[in-house]
Amino acid sequence: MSADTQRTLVLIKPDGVQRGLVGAIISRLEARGLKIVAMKMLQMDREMASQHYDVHRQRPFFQGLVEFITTSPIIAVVLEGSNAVELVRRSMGTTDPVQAEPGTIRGDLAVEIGRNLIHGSDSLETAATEISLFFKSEEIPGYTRSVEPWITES
Ligand code: D4T
Repeated sequence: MSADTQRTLVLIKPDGVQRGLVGAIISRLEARGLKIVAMKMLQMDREMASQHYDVHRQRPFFQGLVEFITTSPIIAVVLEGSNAVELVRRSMGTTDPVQAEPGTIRGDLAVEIGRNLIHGSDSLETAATEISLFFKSEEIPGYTRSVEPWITES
């Protein structure tokens, strides 16, 4: 692992699963060079959702967020790679799909902020907290990809 190798948490939200976009979304991130190190489908309950969105607890949209993320199963993925946190955020596009650049996941596949398909950790610190909320360490097996030198220099 090079010095700037990071791990980040991605969630494909209920709208992504229901719309059959799981493969399309993960494909974009995988094709960019990020390595999948853990992945599962789960149904979030209100307690887990409130914990995940704790930073937004006082915001007017908090209840709606919790409601939505618990309506249907989601996919949780841990991605690893050089600058993974920022790469994922930029590939996702801005929170509101109306403003998201074409070419980004939200800019190409979504139309509304409350149905923006994907979550990605917003910092390295948040990533560590979020990964531990969704995965036990034994659910993240380590493995080497022989393609690595073709993606990063070191
Ligand atoms: P997530 O957290 O889902 O990756 O999205 P972002 O990091 O891009 O955006 P965020 O944390 O600011 O918002 C979390 C989540 O809340 C929804 N939302 C947000 C909403 O429904 N209305 C709003 O006004 C805002 C700001 C969308 C994403």
